[in-house]
Amino acid sequence: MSFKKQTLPELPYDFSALEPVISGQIMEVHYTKHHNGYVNNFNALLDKVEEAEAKNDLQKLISLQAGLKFNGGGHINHSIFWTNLAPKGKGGDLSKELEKAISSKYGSLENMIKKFTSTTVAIQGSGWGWLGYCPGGDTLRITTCANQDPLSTQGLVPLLGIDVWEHAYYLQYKSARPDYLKAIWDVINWANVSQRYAAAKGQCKACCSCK
Ligand code: MN3
Repeated sequence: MSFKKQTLPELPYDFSALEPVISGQIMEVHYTKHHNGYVNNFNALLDKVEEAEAKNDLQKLISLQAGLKFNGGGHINHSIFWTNLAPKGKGGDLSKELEKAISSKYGSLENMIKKFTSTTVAIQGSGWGWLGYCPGGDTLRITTCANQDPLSTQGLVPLLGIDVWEHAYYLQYKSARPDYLKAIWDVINWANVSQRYAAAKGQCKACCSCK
């Protein structure tokens, strides 16, 4: 039995659609080079997994795990990220349910954004800031992941992820990560984040231990 090869999902808007917040040049490189690279690398590793399985080579199989996590995580994260964004004015609204959950946990959407931003600005090196849903505690969490670790490694369901690898902003914002994180809220697809919340609420109740 072999794992299915992954494919690059279609970008739901043009490369330049998020300007001036994210330049068309960044989007094109990010999508066609970086995300595409994770997909291709992951698929190439799947072939090696199959070879290792055919030879019953456990050491080889183990040596492939870090690459599978990195490239598979990169594919998962970027696939979420593209749908979390939308051209300015086209991102829809928060659902009543998510608005209520955000207010009860953070006081207001504005406060949630403040906390998300300060937490994500502080990531050392490359990583992602996340708003996630904790099924065990039926609550929201703001957290960060290093490199391309997917949020599922923390037992959380991803609702909104912001990529703060330098490739996501450097061509436009240079070293000013705070400026990128200040601007990006103009192109968040709140309707997509709300759909993810509604779907997550229906998931199991025993996936993580946070309360
Ligand atoms: Mn990226």
